[in-house]
Amino acid sequence: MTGQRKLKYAIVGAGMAGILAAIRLKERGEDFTVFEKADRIGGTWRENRYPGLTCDVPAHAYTYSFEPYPDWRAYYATGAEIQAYFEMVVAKYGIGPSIRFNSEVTALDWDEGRAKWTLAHRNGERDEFDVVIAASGVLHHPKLPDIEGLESFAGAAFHTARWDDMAPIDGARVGLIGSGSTGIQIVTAINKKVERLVHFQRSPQWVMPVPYFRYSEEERAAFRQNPALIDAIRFSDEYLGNVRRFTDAITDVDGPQMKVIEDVCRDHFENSIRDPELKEKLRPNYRAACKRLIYSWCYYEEVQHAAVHVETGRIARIEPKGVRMADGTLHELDTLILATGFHADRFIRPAGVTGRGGLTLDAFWEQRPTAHYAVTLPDFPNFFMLNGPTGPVGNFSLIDIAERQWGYVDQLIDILRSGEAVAVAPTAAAHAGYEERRIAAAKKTIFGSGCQSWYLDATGVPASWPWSYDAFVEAMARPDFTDYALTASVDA
Ligand code: NA7
Repeated sequence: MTGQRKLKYAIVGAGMAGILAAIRLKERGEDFTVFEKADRIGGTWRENRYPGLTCDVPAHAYTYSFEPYPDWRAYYATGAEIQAYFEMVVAKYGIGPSIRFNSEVTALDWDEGRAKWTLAHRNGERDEFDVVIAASGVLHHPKLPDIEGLESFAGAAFHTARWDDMAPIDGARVGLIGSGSTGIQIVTAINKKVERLVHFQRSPQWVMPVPYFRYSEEERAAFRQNPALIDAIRFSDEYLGNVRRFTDAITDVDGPQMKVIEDVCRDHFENSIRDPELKEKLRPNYRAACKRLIYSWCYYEEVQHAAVHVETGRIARIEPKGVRMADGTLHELDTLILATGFHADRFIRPAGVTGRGGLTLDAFWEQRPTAHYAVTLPDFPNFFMLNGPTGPVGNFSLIDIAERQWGYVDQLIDILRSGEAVAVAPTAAAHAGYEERRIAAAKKTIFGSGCQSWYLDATGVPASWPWSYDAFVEAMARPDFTDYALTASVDA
């Protein structure tokens, strides 16, 4: 039932998910424009360039399903390689001419009478669209620590997503605040270059040991000749089996899969750290996988390098010369790296999005960002989110998540293409039911077991998909159309 009504689409964001939507719409011969705030594609992989940046999903599983890539250099790819992959894909599929760079979307307003979105972007231009695909990413608003005196630091101080290439690292005294995935990767990459690295760690991490190996030229040639070898990795027990076991674990916190994760992490910790004092500093006091697990093949080894000092005391303030601790110690520094994470609740904001009856996204999300099955919103018709709020998060491929979400979105758009309706949105009642079930389940996941992380919303409830990977696959395979209300036609 496709192809009868020609629609005009706006895709917001030219990162992984926006590129995916663009490819899919181009394949269908649709009329779409991608609005990108920056001057290059890539999203998170464009913005993050810090040393040690590696995707913790095996490279062959972190690709589009329709564009396998035989040339990954290692089991885990670096950020630069992934950025190059997306640039290759955009060129290959001819998406570039459809992207408007330096075009930050500032406002989206729904006109109920005409069933159109009016989109405004930074340079003041406006245009109308039938459908909006919000593919603006999750972790793209850097969160700076609220520490007194941050501005007064005399050396280079910068957030990890705003890496300063001129900042002294080699032979320098470097401070690093934050021990999330980012901070941990940076430790492993710069510890041997610096004179001294002071790693300010508010919370230690659980570390899952993972294999790491480089692919030889012969292996890459074999991948080129025989793509089945790539599939064997994508669908391997080592990867996909782990994804299933992982989501089983986080949703059944006292079950056997969680016990395996906890045992592996605990054994790794107990058997890796030699110095008893450092060991106590690195011992987490919360359950494994409550925060995003660190997948690393080298962190425990690298953090024991002589140049690294793990500082667990309370930071009192930042001074021109360095970081002053509550006990009076001053760590004198040349460079201060802020690996303090992101505001994970913004999504397409600060763009002002206004749906039916003047309802704003800020008002709709006053309590917490939500979306029906992480994709659609009542009162925001023809507005579809990829990697939106309450989607699956964890140590698995968000490309796979976005592709499955696109499968769901495409079936809803089919209703518009067929001419059956001009607007589609979930009913408030269906969405309220989803959220009620989701919140009840989310509180029981490991993410809600008593630690702080970016997975939690402002009320402390995990903001994630709280069921298994297979349940997500099933939910995305076909929307429950009874959840949706259709507007048959525009006002005469
Ligand atoms: P995360 O995972 O949000 O980590 C931020 C880190 O910064 C974490 O260790 C925080 O400690 C720490 N932090 C934040 N504010 C402060 C202050 N004020 N003082 C000291 N320490 C602070 O961000 P990442 O960039 O590492 O990773 C984000 C995601 O990107 C990652 O999960 C992957 O999905 C990719 P806390 O744990 O809150 O005590």
